Amino acid sequence: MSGSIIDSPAAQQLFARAAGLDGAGGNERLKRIVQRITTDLCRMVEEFDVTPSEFWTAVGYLTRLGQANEAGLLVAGSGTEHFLDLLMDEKERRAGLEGGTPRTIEGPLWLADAPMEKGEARLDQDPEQGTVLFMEGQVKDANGTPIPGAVVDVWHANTKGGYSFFDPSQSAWNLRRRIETDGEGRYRLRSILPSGYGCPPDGPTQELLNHLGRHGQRPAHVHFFVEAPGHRKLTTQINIAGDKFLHDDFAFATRDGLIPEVVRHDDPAEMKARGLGEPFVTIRFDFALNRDAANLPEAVVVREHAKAA
Ligand code: MBD
Ligand code: FE
Repeated sequence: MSGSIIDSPAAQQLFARAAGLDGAGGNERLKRIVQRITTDLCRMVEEFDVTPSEFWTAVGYLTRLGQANEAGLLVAGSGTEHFLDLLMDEKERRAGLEGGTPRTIEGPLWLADAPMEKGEARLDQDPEQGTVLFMEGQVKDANGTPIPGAVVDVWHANTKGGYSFFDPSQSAWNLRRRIETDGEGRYRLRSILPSGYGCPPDGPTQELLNHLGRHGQRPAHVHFFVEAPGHRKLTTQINIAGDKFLHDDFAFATRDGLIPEVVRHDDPAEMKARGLGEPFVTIRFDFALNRDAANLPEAVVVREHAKAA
């Protein structure tokens, strides 16, 4: 065979017209992106000799992915969300920014407008047997100066790996809070140690992962947005050390600097001092925010989210 169909004038013209590039209206940047997507997709179809039946299998898959509301889950599992972090890291580096707590992916399970509390909060509110976790630290700027009035928005899974709202067995806002740091930039929380999340076993994301020979498990983790005026919004997570999937996350979110020590306390006197009858764990974790500046890429990501009623 001489020459590819995708590079023929007929195909190139087809996708230029389909992207509206022969007309005046619309968004020029979007037109060029759409042209690139259709051309690259069809180049792949030609080069891999994708059959029509295979092609329509993929169309059906994407339809089901949207119907199951798992698009965000596949973006995480495909490594694409982590790639966006690598891009933002590099843009910041090129703009001269360094230091600060490493970012890592938001994932698809945040909810806006969690209850706001001052200084400290208790996150667990459902009757559930779980190891009690006390976590505390300071929000600081890149020079190590504490930031009072910063907001730490924290959300995590329960001991079964489920998130409130998405898991209807949990009460509203369970394991979700916003905590405003005190005069010394401190936040403090009481919760329970989460378990790792697993993709819905019968959903379209896990279906694709199965075909790739992959699992859909995340190690136990806790999510954070940390915001303060004049500073870059931080999106990150901490991982719970010791998890089997710590360095085998289906969403590729584990990063150096985000695996704090989990200290176990089983001294009866310490338990009593905390008002507990069982061992508990503590984590100390400080967040370092970078100053915002005009030459830096936008740190606040606009993204559609579920809305709690
Ligand atoms: C999660 O809890 C999560 O953090 C990500 C990234 C994907 C699925 C579930
Ligand atoms: Fe998560």
